[in-house]
Amino acid sequence: MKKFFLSCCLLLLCSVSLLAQQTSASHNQKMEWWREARFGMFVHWGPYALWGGEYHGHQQRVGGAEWIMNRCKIPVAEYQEMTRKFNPVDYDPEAWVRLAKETGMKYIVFTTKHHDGFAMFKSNASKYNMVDFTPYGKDVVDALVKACRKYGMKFGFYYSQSQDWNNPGGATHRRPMNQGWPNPDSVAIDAYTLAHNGSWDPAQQTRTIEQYMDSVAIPQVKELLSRYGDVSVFFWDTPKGITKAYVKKFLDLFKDYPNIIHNDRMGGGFLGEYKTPEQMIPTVEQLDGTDWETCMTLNNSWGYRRSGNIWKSAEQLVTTLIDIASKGGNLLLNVGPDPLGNIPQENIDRMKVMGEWMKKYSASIYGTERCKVDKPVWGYCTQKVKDGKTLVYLQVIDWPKDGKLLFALKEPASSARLLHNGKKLTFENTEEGVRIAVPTTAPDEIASVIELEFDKVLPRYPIKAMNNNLYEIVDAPRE
Ligand code: FHN
Repeated sequence: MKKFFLSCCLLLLCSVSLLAQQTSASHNQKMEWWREARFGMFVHWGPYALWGGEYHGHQQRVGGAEWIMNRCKIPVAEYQEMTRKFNPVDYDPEAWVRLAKETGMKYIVFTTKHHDGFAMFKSNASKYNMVDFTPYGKDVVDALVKACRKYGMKFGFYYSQSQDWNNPGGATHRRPMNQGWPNPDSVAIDAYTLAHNGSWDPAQQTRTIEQYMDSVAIPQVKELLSRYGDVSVFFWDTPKGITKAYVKKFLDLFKDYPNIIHNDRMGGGFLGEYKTPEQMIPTVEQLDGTDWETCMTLNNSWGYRRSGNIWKSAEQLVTTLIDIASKGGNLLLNVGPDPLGNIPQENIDRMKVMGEWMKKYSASIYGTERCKVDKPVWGYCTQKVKDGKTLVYLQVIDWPKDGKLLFALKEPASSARLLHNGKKLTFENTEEGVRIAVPTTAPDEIASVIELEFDKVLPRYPIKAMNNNLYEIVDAPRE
């Protein structure tokens, strides 16, 4: 009897550990392309582009221009009236995808519905959508998906599941009137939003959140899953009021789509597959070993802003991508197309420089992981294992003028070369690490890359568990 009990326990243990192994193996399999990709394009596009961050002749004071309806407390009817003019005749999704591809990006995440509640796709759950509500009358999601497929670009859907300022019952994060424009009725408006859970228009309150979820959010997610084929990512956002019951309802919809990768913002305790630091690069101490992706703007707004933009430099952006890869993360870099469908030239110019850099050095980004040497004085490093060897990439920002570069890893390297032209470099394996003789001028103005080869599989250096923080709402880039 005792023997029988022991064998049962053993069997149970084996199946549990097998299950765990299978789960993590299938998780790793699911994440494989995403980890390889390291670089994607985020697109924030919707009727907010028509406002361009301006209301009644005033610049929206705080935050991204996609929040204009909330920050400026634009009444639902007035915002809808503007949406009636949404006619993006210049929309050329293939040009967007080509731009992403030339920049070295491997996936695109598109705002199918942002907090303003407007569906960029044909929806039977809400007439407030691109096909039924605008003179343009075409499903822009469908066109983008087709373009992505044509160019072999993975695509993902951003969907604001609870925050919805148009469809009644949708949640609203309260923002004081002084973050919008100097409305003479600010005091009364602030008192109203305080008493009404953040909403500013009675039209937003004619249904409960449950009614909104069941009649809009759930059916729309179903539409997004069933219509466009192999979606790769679901990017949830601002999960106000999402209960476990709604997590279950959402996840039930995904049963037939096990390969879709979810971010960590669905809410209700659902962790998703990857974390989403926003507008910042986490320090090693802030990471906990789960996959992560920094989403970031090139300027100071997610949505199109007509004026008042503060642009990051191309050098800053390339360094950001390297920094993120060196910590084992992905970068999802945002563009905010204008109301006609054009990606602003300032975006394109910066992305072109990134693309040029990627053409020479993308091997040091794609599929790489963190390397052991944290924060070398001259820049960053990444590594990847290939055919039983390890390739370590040194991304040198501060090129040593004396022609001597020390990589402080105490492992013997077998070769060293400049990545862009394959030129061999001489080196010495010393007690302090690998000492490389480099040209006295930097081959690249932004970041030059040296590839070191090690004839063995170097250990992986996962980031230690330190932080269980989930996503926190950051609705505006730090100014
Ligand atoms: O409120 C949104 C914001 O507008 C933007 O969509 C970003 C992108 O990650 N997410 C929210 C803030 O965290």
